[in-house]
Amino acid sequence: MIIFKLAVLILISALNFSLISCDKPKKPNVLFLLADDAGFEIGAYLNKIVQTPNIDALARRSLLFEKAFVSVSSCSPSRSAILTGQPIHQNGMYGLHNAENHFNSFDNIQSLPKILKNHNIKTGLIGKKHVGPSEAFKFDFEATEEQHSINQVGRNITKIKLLVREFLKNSSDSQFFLMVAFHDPHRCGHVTPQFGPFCERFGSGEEGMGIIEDWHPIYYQWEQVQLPYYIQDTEPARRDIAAQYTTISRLDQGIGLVLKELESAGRNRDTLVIYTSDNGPPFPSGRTNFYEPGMNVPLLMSSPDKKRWHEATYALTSHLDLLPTFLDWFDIPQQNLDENEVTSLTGKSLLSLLDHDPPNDDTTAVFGSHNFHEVTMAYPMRVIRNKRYKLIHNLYYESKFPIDQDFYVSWTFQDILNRTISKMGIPWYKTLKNYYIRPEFELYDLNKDILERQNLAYKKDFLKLRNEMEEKLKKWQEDTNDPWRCEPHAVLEDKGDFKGNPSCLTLAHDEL
Ligand SMILES: [Ca+2]
Repeated sequence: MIIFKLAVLILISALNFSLISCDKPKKPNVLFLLADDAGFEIGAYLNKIVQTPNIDALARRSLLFEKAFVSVSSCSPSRSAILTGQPIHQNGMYGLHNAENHFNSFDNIQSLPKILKNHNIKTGLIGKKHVGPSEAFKFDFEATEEQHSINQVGRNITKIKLLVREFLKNSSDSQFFLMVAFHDPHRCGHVTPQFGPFCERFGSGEEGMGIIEDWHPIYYQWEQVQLPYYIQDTEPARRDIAAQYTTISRLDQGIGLVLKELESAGRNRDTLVIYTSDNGPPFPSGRTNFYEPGMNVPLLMSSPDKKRWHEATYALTSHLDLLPTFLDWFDIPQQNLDENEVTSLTGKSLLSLLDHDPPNDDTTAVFGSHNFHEVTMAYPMRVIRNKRYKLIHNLYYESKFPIDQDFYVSWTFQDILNRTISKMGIPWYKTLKNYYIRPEFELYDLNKDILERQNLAYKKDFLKLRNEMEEKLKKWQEDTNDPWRCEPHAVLEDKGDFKGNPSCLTLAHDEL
């Protein structure tokens, strides 16, 4: 009898142990959803025309950021900044990574996948990589343009769904970081015009377009699109937006499929989901600019413990905060992360926002740094933006603002160009002349002038404010070891006699 009781006890203990093992929560994971050139064309951000039910549903399970900003409004530079937590002048990715441009970050850069690998977290990247050198951003599982056609891994949402399924199946026992980097809604008129300006016909099932099994294309009427203030009100521009909407709806359906895979794998209960875009839309004042349409991007953060679901925050947030957020989520300390010992990270984890907003602080600011987009487009800019004001420093203000190949051939830009050449007049908030020609400093009061048309930088009443913001910007440039921090009127000397005492030595421009 005693032996029987003992056996029962052992059996019960074993069962308990096994139950405890099953109930033990898995360590948390991250699903990072990155759109390519997407803006606020989302129902959750009050666009009433474009259909984005899946992103809207995610927004209802997220904290929605109204004031999230990129640190650079250009694809590769922005991705490198997200994955290193460093601005481009610090990580070396000055422009686009494409073959003809060949920009790369520094070889020994400390990137997120490298850090996570050291902590035994399985990493995956599905979709657009567009950063290099490849080994510096090596994920354990990669299905990117390095192995596949970019449209297949970036726009074919059925293929993306199956790749996500494969990654999750292989990671069933692991803690993971999965980045799904959609190529939608990027333009493609300059590379594969047969699919339409935004590849909105790719996989549509029409003759010669192929078919994406899971995609239900939605087409929009150009008369009905919700025209943003920074795009001219003309038929070609509206048709451009209508095409963009179709690819945004494909992105939305892709996000729905990916989230369903996460749920089917049972990992939605322990995974932080973040959605954002690498830069603003490819329209005037958007991508490649530090004006609001280029810099302000959507950001959704959905915590599995339902913290602040269906709430919004106006806290100033930078993409440079993402890497610290991921490290915080995985409980990885930031100390000694930088192999080069260049500087520490300037971003801050966003996880505390899941509990409450920070106190109202007028001194908080976000920063940005842009050097190139394409290799021919040298136009370095630095920016500081606080809650109310933005100061842009155009270092090469004597050059005309450059236009990229992709945007140049777009219906929107061709319309602006043709109307300007034929002196037709453009129903637009700018002229091509004032778009091309920019002063060295631009200072805007965003409370009164969200369109950024009244430059206050040279107004007497704002000189003090400009100086204060300039000083803060300069301090950030110093903190992040910006080689351009003395530009354009001085030369930085930081070696030889100046080692340990880096100095800006004047070029006497004022004396000329
Ligand atoms: Ca992009």
